[in-house]
Amino acid sequence: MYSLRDKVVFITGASSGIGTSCARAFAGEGAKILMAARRKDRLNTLSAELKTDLGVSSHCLQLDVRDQSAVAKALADLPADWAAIEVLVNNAGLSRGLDKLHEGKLGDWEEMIDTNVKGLLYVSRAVIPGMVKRAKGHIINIGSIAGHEVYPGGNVYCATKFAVNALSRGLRLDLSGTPLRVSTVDPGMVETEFSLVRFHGDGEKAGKVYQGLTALSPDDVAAAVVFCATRPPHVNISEIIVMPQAQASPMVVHRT
Ligand code: NDP
Ligand code: 8X3
Repeated sequence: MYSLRDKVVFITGASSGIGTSCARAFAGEGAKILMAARRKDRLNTLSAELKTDLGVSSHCLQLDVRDQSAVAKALADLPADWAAIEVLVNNAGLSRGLDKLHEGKLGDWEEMIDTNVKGLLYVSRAVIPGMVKRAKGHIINIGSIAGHEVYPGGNVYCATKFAVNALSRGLRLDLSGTPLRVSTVDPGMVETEFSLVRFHGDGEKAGKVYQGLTALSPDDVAAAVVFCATRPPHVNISEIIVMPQAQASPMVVHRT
């Protein structure tokens, strides 16, 4: 196993769901946690929890990954102790709406493309050159089963996750010959704030998504991410697809 003790792990979208679980799970491995999101208050609370519960230090960045210059500046200005990022978890992302494409809202499309695709690219562009220079690093993208199969109303969200899939593959090719690793962890249904965000805060609609089945917990996904990061350096887990037992595909879900 590869030890992450005292290594800097950078997690985007750590203020909720899978990102928060990843922060806790990597802290459990003794890593130093660098985390980013727009909701700084949540990051501060998590940071205090990691210190109290696990004695782990963390550093919080209030950051909108859609803002390219802010991303570049935040990463260029990191204190020396935090600059040598060894693991990057590109997790920040969201879905907006489940409309038919010809009825879709342009604002929803922009937000998904700007966050899930362009935001991931901005962060990657700011972090990976340092990894290449140090000849050390692992990029773990959070994709989705939506990046493998399209479902009705998924159109643009699925397109962004297909893009994440292509970017993970492309990055692995471009980093060939370096010691860097690239993985993608692609979950099915995970019970987080994801559906609440998708349905613009409609809790009733969001709750229905997870009714009648045990969805994945964000901790289940974090366990897969940590598994990728703790393999020996000669092992690259390219892709993990993980779904609830009750989900056979995006559209085939057994509910009781
Ligand atoms: P949550 O809504 O619980 O968390 C999303 C996180 O992304 C939050 O921390 C949010 O932070 C952050 N985020 C969103 N937009 C931005 C932005 N512009 N800049 C910085 N951070 C941002 O959802 P999940 O934990 O479920 O989602 C995490 C990832 O997992 C996403 O990429 C999602 O597509 C993917 N995924 C989720 C699945 C699910 O069923 N839940 C299944 C498959 C994949 P803040 O709002 O504070 O900025
Ligand atoms: C999230 C899973 O099926 O809602 O990426 O698209 S799904």
